[in-house]
Amino acid sequence: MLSESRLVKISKYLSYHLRHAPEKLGLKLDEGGWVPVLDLLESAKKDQFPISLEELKQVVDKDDKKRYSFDFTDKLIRANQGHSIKVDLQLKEALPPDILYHGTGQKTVESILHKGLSKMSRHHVHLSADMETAKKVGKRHGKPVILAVDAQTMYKAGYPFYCSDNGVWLVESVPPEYLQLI
Ligand code: HQG
Repeated sequence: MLSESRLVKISKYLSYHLRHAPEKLGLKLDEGGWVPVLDLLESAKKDQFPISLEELKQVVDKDDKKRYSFDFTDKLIRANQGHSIKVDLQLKEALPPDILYHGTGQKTVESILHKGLSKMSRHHVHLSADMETAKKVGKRHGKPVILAVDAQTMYKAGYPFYCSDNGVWLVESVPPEYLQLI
């Protein structure tokens, strides 16, 4: 059984390399963001960060946000969302709940209420169906500020919404008129 700290350490290592910088390990993701499991383990070993297959399986299974998935053959792995590099996750459009939430920090909230939410360095703006998750996301930036997004009205206005395999709601942008400070 992996310790919590080892699990988080491996998850952060995977997050960095599978979402942002595979080239740092000499890896190349395919179009869908996948990389062969054996290549990843070998590259990690060369990078002085050895991970066993058993550990990797446990991280995929137990990661708190289900950030990673194996494909149906279990031979490929990818991050479910959060990339800054070009990948096509083949996300399917989905009908969002009426309200979605976004957590941010106090420093940015004024600009967001004025300009709306932008995807910044990622592929999408990340939203959650529950306020608790938004709070946790916001805490990464200090005291959290929660914004409610009128997803229902946005959807009706033609904005496509996507839901990643791990339940994160994604949208290109959120104009300010759909935002409300909680
Ligand atoms: C902010 C983590 C100023 C936005 C989390 C956010 C999440 C603006 C920051 C996932 C803005 C971007 C994503 C504007 C947006 N003016 N600031 N117009 N529009 N922002 O990290 O949503 O642990 O790229 O509010 O838990 O914080 O990595 O996005 O504060 O699920 O799996 O710009 O990352 O998940 O920051 O977090 P990020 P995020 P993982």
